[in-house]
Amino acid sequence: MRIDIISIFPEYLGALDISLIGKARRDGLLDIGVHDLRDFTHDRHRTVDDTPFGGGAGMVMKPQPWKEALDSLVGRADSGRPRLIVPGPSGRRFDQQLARELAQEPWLAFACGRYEGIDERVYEYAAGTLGLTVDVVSLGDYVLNGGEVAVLAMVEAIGRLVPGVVGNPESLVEESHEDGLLEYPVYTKPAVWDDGTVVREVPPVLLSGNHAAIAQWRHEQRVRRTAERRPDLVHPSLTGVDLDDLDVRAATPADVPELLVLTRACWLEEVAEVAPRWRGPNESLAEHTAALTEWQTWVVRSHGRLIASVRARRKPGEPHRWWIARLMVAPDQQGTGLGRALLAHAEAQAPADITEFWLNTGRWRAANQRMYKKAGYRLLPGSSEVHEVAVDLVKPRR
Ligand code: JBE
Repeated sequence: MRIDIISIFPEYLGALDISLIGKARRDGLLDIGVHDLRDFTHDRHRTVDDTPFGGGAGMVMKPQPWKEALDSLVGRADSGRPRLIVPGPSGRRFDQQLARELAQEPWLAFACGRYEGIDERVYEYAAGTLGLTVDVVSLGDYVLNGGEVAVLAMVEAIGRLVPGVVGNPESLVEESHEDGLLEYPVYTKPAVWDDGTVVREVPPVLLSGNHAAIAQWRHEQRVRRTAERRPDLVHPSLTGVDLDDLDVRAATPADVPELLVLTRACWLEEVAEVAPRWRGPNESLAEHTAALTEWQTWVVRSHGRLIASVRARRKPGEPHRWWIARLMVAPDQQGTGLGRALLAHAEAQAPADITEFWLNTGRWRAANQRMYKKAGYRLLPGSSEVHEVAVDLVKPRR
């Protein structure tokens, strides 16, 4: 496999000489070329950036050096064209599936941007004039200073899938993310280890020699870990809705108008009949906005539309209790398992020292109560006496 990387910090990519990827290069399995973008400038200062049209902070990478750098790759081509990957926080998420897909390509080129990004016409030139497939790809939802660190990660994840790069191909199969579950915990000798304070033992099943029992234990550990750490990965058959297919994120003030509409849509009947004194559905935009600072709120979007939300927080004087509230699913999306999945999301976001989840729900809402019960919630003893129209539900954290 051929990989070309264009960067203004070629030294950054020196790490690709090390370890398995370095060995694969020396063995001829990976043909990696690193190119300095400044070699394609013509001024004394080797300038690669300039100020943005329309104003704003930071600098933008100029198109001309990028054109010449890309031309030099494609021009030298004896066969085919590279697939161009531009790492950037606004790209499609990089994951094991994309790594597998890219590992099938004969030739990849990575363009590392710095500053506020690359002039948009470079993308048009690469896709339009050069006819390359161009993908903006992001490691995750955080901002790096440039694409180099992301390229190191992507080349490592892709490179190790190229046949021969990892010595024992079996170790590729049993890994986190290969089949959608996280890895099981692993142990090595000694079987009994004194950490200085506590004597810690390896789970006995691993010493039993019973391979079927070991396989079963490991599978259970994988499912449990995945549910605990990454509920978004848990298979749809376990949670109903695959949160992976949905866009779940922390709510911002920009979400408030739609949150207000969702709140009114979800609690219309309560206002009219069941809980006429409850202010929730009548809250103003300002009240909804203020709630964003008191609560952690998450919203779910599907095709851009806000279809569900939930919020959670610790209340003063109740340090180990995670209150989950305003679990709302748009009327046309109810009954899809979305509420259950979002509840799991809110639980998973609880800080580590939380020991129980609480929520309060309308007594007359049988479907909701069934769902909460299935999710492990129990009616708080005495709760129905305290509230007329709603009950408190509690669930210990596993
Ligand atoms: O993940 N990425 O590919 C990035 C590249 C550049 C800046 N921030 C990122 N997250």
